[in-house]
Amino acid sequence: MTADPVTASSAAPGAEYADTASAAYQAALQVIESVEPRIAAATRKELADQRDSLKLIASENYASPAVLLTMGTWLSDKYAEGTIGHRFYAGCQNVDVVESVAAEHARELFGAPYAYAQPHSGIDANLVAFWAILATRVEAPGLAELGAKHVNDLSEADWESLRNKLGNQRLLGMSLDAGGHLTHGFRPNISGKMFHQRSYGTDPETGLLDYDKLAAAAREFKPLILVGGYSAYPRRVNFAKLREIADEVGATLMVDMAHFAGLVAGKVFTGDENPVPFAHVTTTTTHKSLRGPRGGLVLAQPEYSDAVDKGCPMVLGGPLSHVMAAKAVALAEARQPSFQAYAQRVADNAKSLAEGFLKRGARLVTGGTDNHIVLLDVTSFGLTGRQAESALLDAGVVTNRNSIPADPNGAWYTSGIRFGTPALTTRGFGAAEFDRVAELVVDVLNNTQPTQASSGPSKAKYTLADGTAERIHAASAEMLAANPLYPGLTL
Ligand code: DSN
Repeated sequence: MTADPVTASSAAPGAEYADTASAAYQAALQVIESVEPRIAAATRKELADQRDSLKLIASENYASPAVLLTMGTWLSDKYAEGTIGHRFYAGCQNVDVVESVAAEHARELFGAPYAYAQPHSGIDANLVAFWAILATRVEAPGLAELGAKHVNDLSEADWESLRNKLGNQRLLGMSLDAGGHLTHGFRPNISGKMFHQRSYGTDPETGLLDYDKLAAAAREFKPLILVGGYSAYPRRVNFAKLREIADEVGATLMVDMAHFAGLVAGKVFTGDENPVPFAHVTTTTTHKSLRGPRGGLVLAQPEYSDAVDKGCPMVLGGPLSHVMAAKAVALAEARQPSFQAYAQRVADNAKSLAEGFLKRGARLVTGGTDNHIVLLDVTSFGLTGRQAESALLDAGVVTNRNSIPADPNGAWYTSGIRFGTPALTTRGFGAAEFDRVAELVVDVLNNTQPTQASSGPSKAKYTLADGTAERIHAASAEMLAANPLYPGLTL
């Protein structure tokens, strides 16, 4: 079996280069220290903090030393706006290699006809996708029709008409409180401003996606773009059904698989649960369950690939060549059999975490999970999400508060805590450890009391019973020591 590149032990991951990586980081930090010691100190401290806490943020992970080291090179110094072989700058021959290798791995890993490795982040990937779909689908008049030879010849009235056409298209995406992402049409985000948007939710009783209601909403609203995918929905989605709905109403299906790309790459989500064959355009980040560097990717069917390829200059500036290189390394890692085993453990561990909560009387949105996310409703503990998040952090459990459907506390204080298993699974945690994590979380929440602020009730104030933080820290320390992060790396 191939070694896993992160949780290096003699039996597994990255052990073969742990000492070399350690020496590289020691040297790098020495150099950084000589220029700005505060940055070297914060970097060292971040490793210590990550080593010493239970990282349960569903969108975070630990990239391998190979991925991290790839980002720290002179590839960062090169401008390379344009596309492979067609750049607006000279001397891009090595960046061409980097981008080609990243795209090749992405195509092979996901079985996609076309891959675009330039987006700097998930929102950039979604903007590229939105504008590629608009450019492909919206019949804006060409220059000749407008009687112009060059864009500079267009009158203000022509531009007004183009803006109205491009800016008033319809987008239907999952609502934020049902688990959708900001970029799926949330009003304060650009996606909620540039599109005429509508949201679909989940069933109020079960918390599950109701495909019939979604189809009815699509028939009524007739979106140009139907967005699938989520950031906080703890269930798998049937993308074949989403494509049927999109086809029926003439919509383009765009799936944002940022959260679960690792489960697709690791062949946990196959058949109807794999969005790539069904979506016209699929976007993702590379740093969540996929375990790469921070960044984005767009995969497209052939009819959208030319437009996606114009992501720069349409939406993006110069690509981050050092990050594209790290994407290539991470994607190469994700093509190894060890990544499939990892992805399966991520899903199995989420089940164990959910069962651990349920058997201790906690309420979960949708009653459980079948992906990498568990969404805990903390109202039964008498807490807001904000209070629960802070109390957990005091005890060394790093999570994020999250809205739950029809959240009584709104999007700032919230009523939920979102948990994810990708990071601690990378460290080597298994089902027994995740059951123990559930026990520790419930212990913290049972020992947290909301308190009143002097000027009235506050949704942020709380007290944690004496001794709780120390007890939880001690219990986690044992599990963390048994599953070290970047073993062999000493700073
Ligand atoms: N911030 C990411 C998450 O936590 O899900 C999404 O952008």
